Amino acid sequence: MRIDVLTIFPDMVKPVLGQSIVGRAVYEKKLTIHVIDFREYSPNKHKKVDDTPYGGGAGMVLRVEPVINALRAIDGYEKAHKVIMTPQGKPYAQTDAARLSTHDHLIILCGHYEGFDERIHAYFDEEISIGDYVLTGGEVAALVLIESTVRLIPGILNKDESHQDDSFSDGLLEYPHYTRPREFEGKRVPEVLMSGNHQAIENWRRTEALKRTKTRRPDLYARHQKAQKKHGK
Ligand code: 6GU
Repeated sequence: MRIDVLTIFPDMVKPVLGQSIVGRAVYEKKLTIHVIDFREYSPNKHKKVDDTPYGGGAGMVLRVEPVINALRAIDGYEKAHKVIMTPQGKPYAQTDAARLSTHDHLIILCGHYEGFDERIHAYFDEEISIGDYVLTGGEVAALVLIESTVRLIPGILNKDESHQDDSFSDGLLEYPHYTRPREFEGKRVPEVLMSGNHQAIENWRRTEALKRTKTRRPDLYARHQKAQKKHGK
C-alpha cells in the first residue's frame, strides 16, 4: 500500500509513522508513506494556506489552491482513494478500517481552521470523523486511520499479533487476558486458564466477552444478539 498524507504540520505525523507496526511495515517496504506539506504548494508569496470567509464570520477557511496543487503533484492521484479528515465526516469504525485496507493507494487530507473551502470536497471520495469531539486539526485523526487500516493489510501483522481475536472483529469486546505470575498481591489468575482444558477455556472466554460487552457496551451487545438470532443461533 501507498499512503500520502497532506498536512501543514508534517512533524506532527512523521515521527509516529516511524514507530511500532506501521514503522516496521515501512521498514520492510510493505508500505510507503509520504508526508506532504501543502503549504509549499500555496501560490501566495507568503505561503498562506487560509483566508477569511466570504460572507464574513469568525475563523479562517482553508484555501482550495494549495490543497489541489499538492494533490495533483502526487503520482497516481486520480486512481487513489482520497479521504478528508473532518469532524463533519462519517463516524469511523472497524468496518471502515477493513474497507480502506483493501485500497492500493490512500491520500489523506488533514484540515485546520474553521473548515475547508467547500470546493475542495469535489476532489475527494469521502470524509471521515474519528468521533464526536473536536480536535485542532486532522493529523491525530489521520494517524488513527492509518494505524487501524495498516494492521489489517495481509502480511503486516505476524502470527503473535493476529487481529482475528480483536475487539470489534466479531462485534464483541475482548475477553480478559492474563500472563505470569499466577498470583500478584493476592490476585489470582482464573483457575480454568491453567487447566489445559481447551474447550473449557474457550467457553470461559466466550462467556467473559459476552458479559463484558453487555455491561460496558450495551449497544454492541444488542447488535450482536440480533445478528446471532438472524443466523439461527
Ligand atoms: Cl477527522 N478532525 C478534527 N479536526 N476533529 C475531529 C476529527 C477530525 N474527528 C473527530 N474530531
